[in-house]
Amino acid sequence: MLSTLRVASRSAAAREANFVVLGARQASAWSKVPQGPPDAILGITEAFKADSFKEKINLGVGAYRDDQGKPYVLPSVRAAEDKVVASRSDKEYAGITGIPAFTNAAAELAYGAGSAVIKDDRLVITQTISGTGALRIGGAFLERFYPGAKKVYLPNPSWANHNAVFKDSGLEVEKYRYYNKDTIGLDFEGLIEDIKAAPEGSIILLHACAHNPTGVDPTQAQWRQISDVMKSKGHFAFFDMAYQGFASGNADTDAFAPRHFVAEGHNIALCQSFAKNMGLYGERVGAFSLVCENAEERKRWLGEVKGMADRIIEMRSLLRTNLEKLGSKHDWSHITSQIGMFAFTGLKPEQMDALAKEHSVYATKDGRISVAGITTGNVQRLAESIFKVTG
Ligand code: IK2
Repeated sequence: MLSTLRVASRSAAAREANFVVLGARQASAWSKVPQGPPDAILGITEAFKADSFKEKINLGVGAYRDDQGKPYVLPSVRAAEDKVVASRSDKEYAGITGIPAFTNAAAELAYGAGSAVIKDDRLVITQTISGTGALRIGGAFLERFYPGAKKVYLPNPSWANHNAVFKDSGLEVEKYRYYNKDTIGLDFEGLIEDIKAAPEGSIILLHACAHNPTGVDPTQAQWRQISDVMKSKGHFAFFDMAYQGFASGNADTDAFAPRHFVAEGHNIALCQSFAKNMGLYGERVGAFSLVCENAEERKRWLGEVKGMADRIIEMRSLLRTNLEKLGSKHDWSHITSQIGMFAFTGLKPEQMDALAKEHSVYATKDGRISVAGITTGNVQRLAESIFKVTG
């Protein structure tokens, strides 16, 4: 502040000279910074916005939409927000790990209200900048303190940012088999083989539910086997749970995998995001908005998240039925067997290109579509477009 005042009191010529020097210094300091790669998913939203076609469809970004295709603010979240605003908080600093009421509620949601690890005070938890921040903090923590190899195994494929976030945390990144292109399902044998083959004590990243981008999750029986194999190898389970409640509509069912691992004695790491299930995309936590003051409010949110999950499930079956009605010869059963926000359609990059160019339907090139972007109003046109590009 003082230096700003001093600069402000100098003559115009002196100020100008100062800026020239500063400008030159800044130019030399940052001139070698390379342009970061464009974000593939946000790029799709840009292309969608630029398209003037009235009936365009955006299935790129994983963000929930209502049946009118509009963003959805959960009434329970809005009510919580109103309460927070009305409380006229003093806006003081929170503790270094965040607001305890928030972190306690987040822990209970993930591990279960009666969880032994919470009761036994075996859980440490911190507020983070949404799911991405949780992954970054987790990555940096492992890089600094994990006693084994600084290498993390990701499912192939995985959410694209996993690779960059972990690399930036200083970890090496490897892949394990996850998706079988031929069956459009889980490559369970490949997964188990790769996890067995990884050196003892490896860090394995697991999508807790609603795997992004494939929408293919292990069954509960398969999770049990994964847990057993990982235990026998002394592997470290690093869970990413960005969709709790979205897969089945039930937050407890969706937390099966991390809870099972904990019950089996794994000391897991867990990243939580409240972007999707609370509809808090921009807040990057918005801790107070997540806190339910009483059991009633919690129930209300549970109902709302189920409502979002149910709409997505309904859109999956509508899309499949429409494709079948059109007489498509392809097997579209994976559209309804996959779960969560995304469907991995199996469409090829050139077919995805044709969808965008010829039908104004926007989604990622890998064939992933965000089912949340489908509505009763656009599903028929979407099915027709997919039918035309798949033959
Ligand atoms: N982990 C996974 C598995 C995610 O899918 C995401 C969010 N991805 O959503 C964008 C998209 O794929 O369309 C995250 C972590 C990050 O969550 P957050 O938005 O809370 O940082």
